[in-house]
Amino acid sequence: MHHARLTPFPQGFLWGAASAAYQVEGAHDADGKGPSVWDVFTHLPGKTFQGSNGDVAVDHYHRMEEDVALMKEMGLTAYRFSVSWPRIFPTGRGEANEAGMAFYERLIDALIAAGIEPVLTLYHWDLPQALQEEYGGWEDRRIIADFEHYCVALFQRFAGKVKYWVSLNEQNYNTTNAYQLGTHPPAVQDRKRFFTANHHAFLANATVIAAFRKHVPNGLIGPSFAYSPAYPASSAPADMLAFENAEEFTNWWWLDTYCFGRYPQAALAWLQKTGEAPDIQPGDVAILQAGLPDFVGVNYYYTTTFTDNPRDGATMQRINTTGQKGTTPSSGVPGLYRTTPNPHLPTSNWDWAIDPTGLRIALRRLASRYDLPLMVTENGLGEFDKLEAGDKVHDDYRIDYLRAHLQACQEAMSDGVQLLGYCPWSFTDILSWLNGYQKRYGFVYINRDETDAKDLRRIRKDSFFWYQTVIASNGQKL
Ligand code: BGP
Repeated sequence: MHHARLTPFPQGFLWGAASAAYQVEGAHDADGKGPSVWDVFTHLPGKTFQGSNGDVAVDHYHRMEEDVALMKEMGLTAYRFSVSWPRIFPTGRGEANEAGMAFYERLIDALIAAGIEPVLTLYHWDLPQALQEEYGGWEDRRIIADFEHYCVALFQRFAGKVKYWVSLNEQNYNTTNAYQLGTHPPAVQDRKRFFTANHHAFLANATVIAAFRKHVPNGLIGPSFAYSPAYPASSAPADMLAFENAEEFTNWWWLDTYCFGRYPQAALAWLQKTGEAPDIQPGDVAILQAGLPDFVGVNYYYTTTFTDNPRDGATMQRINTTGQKGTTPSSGVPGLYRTTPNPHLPTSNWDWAIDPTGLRIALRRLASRYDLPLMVTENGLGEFDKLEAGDKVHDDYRIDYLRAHLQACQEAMSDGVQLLGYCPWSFTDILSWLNGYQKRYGFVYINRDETDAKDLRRIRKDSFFWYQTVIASNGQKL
């Protein structure tokens, strides 16, 4: 579809940026915070790029006021951040830690005073280590009640101040790394355990959404999903089937369960045959259906192209965490699908396909399948940046990426998609979970590297000034 005129961005469109607690806060043991699974995991040898960790991160915990002042200067009208569960409940449950609550209250108040709508993510992967040790975290049903207890504490405290809430961030990406690739804690490689942990996460997600209705009646809540739309490698029927398999197993498995309260049928049938299906107990489907979201958060970075994979074919592989272009192997599930490079698309240095049209396709597929409003809760380009004389960072490649993806948002809205806002990843540079500090995403450069926290100086990149103009014109000047 080539529109003659594009729908303008609506008044009240949320011009945001995003972050996550572990990646920005630092202050890993301040004010009564307990350890999360990431605090422990990043200190095990060989788990992250050059052993990088979030002990200090970009020290947002101590520089929050300065960071919010920069957001205000840039003109943000929304800021997506996550709350660290072990800051609120150091051992996962029990009495809330007031100092942890108070930090987020100060942040939320500062945002509101700056005219910035807070978008609060309840869970961005930093599970209290105590719950991992006590019962294996997401592998045990006890997680559902503990997660609800934590979320309700936040609902009660912030219901009057926060309208937009994200339940789980990228359950799909996190659990794939945690239980298939073994690259996130608890570093398991077992598909049966993967589907079990996911089933509990679905139940926890629906349970807190049902609780949200009671505590935050005027709010909106939904999960953020790492949506990489599947493409077929060719129009050969075997590739088309691989693409259907991939879309069902890597996307609808999560999104149908969130939005319809049931698993997609072909994938469930396959897993019941292989013995990997989750144990769906009586009452589970009712729980899923009582907690459907108000919107879907879309984290979009790239599309993935799939081809046929024989029964003795490629298995799951490690991802590129070095920025050495061209080092990502083909990865897949035998008998279902495997990835293959898309010859039509350029890639970043981390081999992520750059595909703005893929974002338009993503938004349209989700809007027509689920008939829900959408919010882009992440989108961005991780690249090496160069700090030049006079504190300049000329990140024109990032501007090009974001501009093209905002155009895709506008095209999707012209196609009828209801889009609440756009929160690119990330506001400042941050710690990338596995890629250290050298894979930068921010509008604001942070002067630090993997091993040296330096002075953590904040430096406005060229993209900062570009986005400032975009926001000031409500998207008319891209
Ligand atoms: C998403 C996560 C973010 C962020 C982003 C960039 O998967 O929700 O937390 O890290 O991806 O990924 P990476 O840091 O691997 O480049």
